[in-house]
Amino acid sequence: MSDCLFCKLASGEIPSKQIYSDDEVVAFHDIHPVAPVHFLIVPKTHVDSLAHAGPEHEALLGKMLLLAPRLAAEQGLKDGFRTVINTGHGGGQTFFHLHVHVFGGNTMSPDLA
Ligand code: D5M
Repeated sequence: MSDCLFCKLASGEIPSKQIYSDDEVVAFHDIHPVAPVHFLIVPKTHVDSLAHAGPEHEALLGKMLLLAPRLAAEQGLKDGFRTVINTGHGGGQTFFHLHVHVFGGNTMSPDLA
């Protein structure tokens, strides 16, 4: 999508603090971190949200989730981390290109809200 910020971040057209890239997925630090370490795992292909993913995205979603612990460890999150996928306006999604938030570095409460 030509007007999608995350497509441009994923392609490198707009620079980011990138920590991982392969042919399908990119990860970069969130510009508004909510924890000492906060990065996003983003597919290079455009998918609006988790609710728009289909069976054809099964392997991609698996790759994105499996990257979370690997990149979290590389970023020094030895004691755990939180993953969040905001989905839709009601789910707090503000950029409509699927992404997984991964953050940690301070002790988090078990509360989800
Ligand atoms: O989260 C969207 C997230 O995207 C939010 O935490 C800020 C982040 N963001 C926005 N612009 C940028 C750039 N340019 N670089 C890095 N991170 C960015 P959502 O789940 O959609 O609410």
